[in-house]
Amino acid sequence: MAEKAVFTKEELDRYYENMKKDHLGPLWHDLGHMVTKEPVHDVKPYLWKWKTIREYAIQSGKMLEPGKDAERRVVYLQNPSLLERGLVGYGTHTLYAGIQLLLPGESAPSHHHSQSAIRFIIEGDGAYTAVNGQKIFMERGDMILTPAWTWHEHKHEGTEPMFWLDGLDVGLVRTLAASFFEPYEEESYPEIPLEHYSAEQFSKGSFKKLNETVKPGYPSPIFGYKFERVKYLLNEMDMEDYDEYDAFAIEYINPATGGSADSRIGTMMQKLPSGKHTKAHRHVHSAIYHVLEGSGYTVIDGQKFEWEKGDFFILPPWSYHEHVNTGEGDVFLFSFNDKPVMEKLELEFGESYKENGGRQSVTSTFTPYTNA
Ligand code: 1HN
Repeated sequence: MAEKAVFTKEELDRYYENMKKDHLGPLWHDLGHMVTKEPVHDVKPYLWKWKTIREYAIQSGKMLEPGKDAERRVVYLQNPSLLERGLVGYGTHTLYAGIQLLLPGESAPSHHHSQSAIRFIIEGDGAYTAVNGQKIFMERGDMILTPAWTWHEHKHEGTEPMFWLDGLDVGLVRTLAASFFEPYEEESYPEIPLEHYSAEQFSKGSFKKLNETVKPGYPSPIFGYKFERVKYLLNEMDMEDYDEYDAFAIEYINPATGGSADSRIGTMMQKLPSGKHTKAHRHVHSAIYHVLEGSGYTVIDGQKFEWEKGDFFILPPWSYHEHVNTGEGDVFLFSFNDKPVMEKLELEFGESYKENGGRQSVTSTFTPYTNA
């Protein structure tokens, strides 16, 4: 091969400066920034206390009314590490979480959007979400789907304030430049009779007209997932089902596919009996956690996040994490994640923490910011 010419520093500087002005770049300098050996991200973990969030939600209840002053009355969780990059409403780079408050007698009008949404009921009962005209009543611990582009509205027929978690793939849809939103032409989408509810049909057999074509798959024929059933299933599990990273864990599924209940947002409930301490692992998918019951802590990349009932915390992508129950009773951790997307794109990968018997050393303890 011929020898390469030798250039002076000035010549090289001019070459790179001109290249930049012409909006071109030298891959021989930048390949390592584009194709990193491991996932690189700006998502830092964070934790919010339920007491703080609840207080802001209660205040919002005195300030505005859904359907009148606001489309929805929601206090969302803002990850400070992502706000630094101007990403408003981001919990992780793909996922959004907010706490919605609906007071007795209130309703939030029907609309639909290309984001997928899940709800997880935190406090109260007697409200419902209507999904394409099917009423799904809420009880603490239930999970409700409003899959992408389904019409949905909320109404509270009970007597106490209702608080629930909204989980949406806001960051994902934003990155993919695929956000669409449309209000329904009226306040309410027409209610359909109970006999026509998809889950009702599903539980009494499944049928089609002779000449009808049935599309397999999405969305799930079930929109409401009851905590009562989740708890029963978790309590039925024995040590054979125990996962060393996630303890007793179940995923919410779409019975028509066996895949995740929502096609893009994964949902999981974990049970950690008193004293249990899981082993650390990390994976490409990110998650937002809500503590339904119990107290303990999670170590995320060496940082300790102490939590109790009602708290929320962020699990960034590719971060080692292990959970510990330090309380007397069982811990129930609900989480939602972007695993279905990573799996569909064939990007999901995970590995266990190899050192120290699979347990990280704690190097710091997180304290959430507080105005109080
Ligand atoms: C939405 O449609 C709801 O339907 C709640 O209750 C939160 C956050 C971002 C975008 C749409 C709801 C939302 C949302």
